[in-house]
Amino acid sequence: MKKDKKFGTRCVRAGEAPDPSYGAHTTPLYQTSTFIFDSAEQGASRFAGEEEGYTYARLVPNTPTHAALVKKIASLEEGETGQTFSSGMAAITAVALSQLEQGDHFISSDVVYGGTYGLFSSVLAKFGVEVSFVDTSDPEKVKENVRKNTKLIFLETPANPTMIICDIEEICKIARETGALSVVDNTFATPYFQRPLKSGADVVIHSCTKYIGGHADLIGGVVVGKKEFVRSMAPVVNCTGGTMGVHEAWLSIRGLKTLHLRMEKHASNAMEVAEFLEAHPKIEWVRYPGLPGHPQYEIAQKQMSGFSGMLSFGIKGGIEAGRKLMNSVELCSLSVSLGAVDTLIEHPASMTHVNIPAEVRAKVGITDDLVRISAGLEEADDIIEDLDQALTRL
Ligand code: LCS
Repeated sequence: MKKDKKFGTRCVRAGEAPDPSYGAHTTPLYQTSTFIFDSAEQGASRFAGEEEGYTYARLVPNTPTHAALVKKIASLEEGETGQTFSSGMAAITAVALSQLEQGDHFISSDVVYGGTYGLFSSVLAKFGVEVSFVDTSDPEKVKENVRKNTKLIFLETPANPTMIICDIEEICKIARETGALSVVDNTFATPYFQRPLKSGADVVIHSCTKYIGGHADLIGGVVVGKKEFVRSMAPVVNCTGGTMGVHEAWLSIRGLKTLHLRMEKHASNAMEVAEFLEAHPKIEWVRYPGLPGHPQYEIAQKQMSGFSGMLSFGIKGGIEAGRKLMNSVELCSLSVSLGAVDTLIEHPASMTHVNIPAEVRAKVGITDDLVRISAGLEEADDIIEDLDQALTRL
């Protein structure tokens, strides 16, 4: 397929080729741990990296199913190539372990998924890698925190769960001037709405568990970047073994085929829910990048073509009222994760972000009253009716 096709066409077509063995229409699921060599010489040259091809499914490029997924997501992110992982956290871990070493410093958005916070603040600290959590919505603060040994700048935008947005272009410029690698977790926006590589980022990360899979039935991750960068991760990828399962790769390919259609509906539903909540007398505040009152509304307009399906809000009466709301919904699923076909509702301070110390949570805006919604693909009226009946019971 030529590279100039439109996004939706690439969702459907990129990375797909008729199966060379039998002409299967759908990319086959290569459920195999190992590959047979034609000769001992061929095996040796594949292991030596002299001949392209497959060896063992833990080792890059894993299997042809994984390779097809890499091609599709790289096409959508407008990157050169990529690497799949067993989870979004395995993807972030491999980027960090392959790019950072003892004595290095890196900057991270201060609002990130709880697992990412734990990796950065506890796990990497054990290996002598120091992190500064910075309010990346303010590029000046990023500049102020740059040190001589700053090797990487990690951004999550929109941030989970506060929906804070940072200016990817501005911060990637700072990273370039610093000589640091810029890495963007694009899980919330997806390439349908935001393409960080086009805004100057070096690397994009996704949890495939979310919108890429899209159906809440897999755990996976992917990294996209330049060939040279992806090659530099290979030793860590091969030796740590956070390999994506082949079924997950296949499900991710299937999910991506409808990404463009799903994201439109997620976003329009989220907008309607955000507007409903904003007008509701029992709601204290709503944070959705599509609302003009969002603190970084202008930046969102500049770097996103739509605002995805995630929003957060606070209810009058704080956490107690929030708990009551979550216990009163009937259609929405009381569940963590996001990007599912059904609408999910959860409480970050006690669930997804509970491992972040309470004082840190309070400082960065992951307040106890914050409730997060991942708008699903039901009809907006039904989601709103459910939230309305739950709010009436407060
Ligand atoms: N990046 C972001 C922005 C995430 O939200 C998550 C998980 C990850 C990375 C890690 O991906 P995983 O390893 O789970 O595939 N976020 C979750 C959440 O908000 N609820 O449950 C998981």
